[in-house]
Amino acid sequence: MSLQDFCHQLNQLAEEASSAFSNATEIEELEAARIEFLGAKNGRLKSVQKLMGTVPKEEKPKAGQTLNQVKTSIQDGFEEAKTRLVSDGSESGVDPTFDATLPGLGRRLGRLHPISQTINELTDIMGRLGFSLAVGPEIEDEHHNFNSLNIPNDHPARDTLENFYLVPESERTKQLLLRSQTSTVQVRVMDATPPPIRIISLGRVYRPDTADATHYPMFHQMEGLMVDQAVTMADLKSTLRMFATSYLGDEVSIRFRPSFFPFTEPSVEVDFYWNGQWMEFGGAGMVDPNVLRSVGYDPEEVTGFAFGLGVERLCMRRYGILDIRDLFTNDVRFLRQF
Ligand code: FA5
Repeated sequence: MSLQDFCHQLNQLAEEASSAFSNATEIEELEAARIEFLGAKNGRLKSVQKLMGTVPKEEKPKAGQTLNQVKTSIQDGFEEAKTRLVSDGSESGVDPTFDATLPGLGRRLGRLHPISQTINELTDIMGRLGFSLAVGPEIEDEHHNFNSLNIPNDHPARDTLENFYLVPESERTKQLLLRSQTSTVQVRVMDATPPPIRIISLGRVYRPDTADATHYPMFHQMEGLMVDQAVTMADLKSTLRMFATSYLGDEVSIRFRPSFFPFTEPSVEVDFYWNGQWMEFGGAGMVDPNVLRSVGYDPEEVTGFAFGLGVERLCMRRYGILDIRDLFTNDVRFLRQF
C-alpha cells in the first residue's frame, strides 16, 4: 500500500471517529464509539495500523508519524466528548474520580452587606416612629439638588469640585449631576404631597471627596422630613434622640452644634460621642420658610424639621468599624463578621 493511501485511510478514520464522538449523547454511546475506533484488539485504528506493514520501507517513518498524530487526535476527540457529557449532566454517576465517602465541601451562606443591613434596621426604627419610606433618583437636576433647597447660584456647594456633574446632551437645557445629598427627596415629596409629611429617604449620594477613614466618594444618607402644624426644634431633637438610642443603645451621647445649611433655619450639626471624641453624623434643622414656599406650602400654617445622617458612619459606630474603606473593599473575611 502506498503512503498516500495509508494516510488517506487514517484521515478518513479520524473524520468518522470525530463525528461519532461529537454525535454521542449518552456516555454508553460514547464508550461504544471508543471501542469501535480505539479498541485495543479489534478497533478500527488497530486494523489500519496493521496495514503499515505493506507500506514501502523508506516511507514507513512518515507513515508512523501520521499514525501517531491521528491516534492522538482521535483520543483527544474522545476526551473532549467525555468532558462535554460529564459537565452537561448527561453522564450520571459514572465519573470514576467521584468518591461518595469523602466529606462534602461546606457551602457558606451569603448574607446582606452591612450597609444593606443598616439600611433595613434604620428603616424599621424610623417606621416605628411613624416615618414612611420615600425614594428619589440618584441622577438629579440642579433644581432639586440646589435651587429648590434655597442654595443660590454662587454658593460653593454648587462648585464643579464639589459635585459629579454629568455632561449634558446638546438638547438638554437642564444640567444634571449625581445627587450630592438626599435632601433632594424632601422637595420631590413636598411637591407631590400636601402636609402633613413624615418621611425618610435612604440612598446613595456622590461627592468628589478623597477617600480616608471617614470619607468615601460614594456613601449613603438617611434623610428625614417632618412637616405639620406647630412642629418645633424640640420635636427634631427628641426624634433624633429616640432614633439614636434605638439604634446605638441608651448610653449613646448626642450633641447638637449650631451650624448653617441654606435649606434649614436654624441649623445644627448632629454629633455622637465615639472612641473618646465627638464625631459628626449629620446635619439637621428647621425647614427654611423659603423651601416651604418653593413647594407651595404656607410657612405661616406649617413648620417642619429635616435631618440628613451618614449611614456609613452610623454602621461604623454600631459595629466598631474604624475605616469606612473596609466597607467597600469587598473582602469576604471582613464582610462575614456582620
Ligand atoms: C448634608 O448633606 C445635608 N443635606 C444634611 C441636612 C439634611 C441638613 C437636612 C439639614 C437638613 P453634610 O454635607 O454635612 O450635610 O453631610 C451629612 C452627613 O453625611 C455627614 O455628617 C456625614 O455623616 C456624611 N458624609 C458627608 N460626606 C461624606 C463622605 N464623603 N463619606 C461618608 N460620609 C459622608
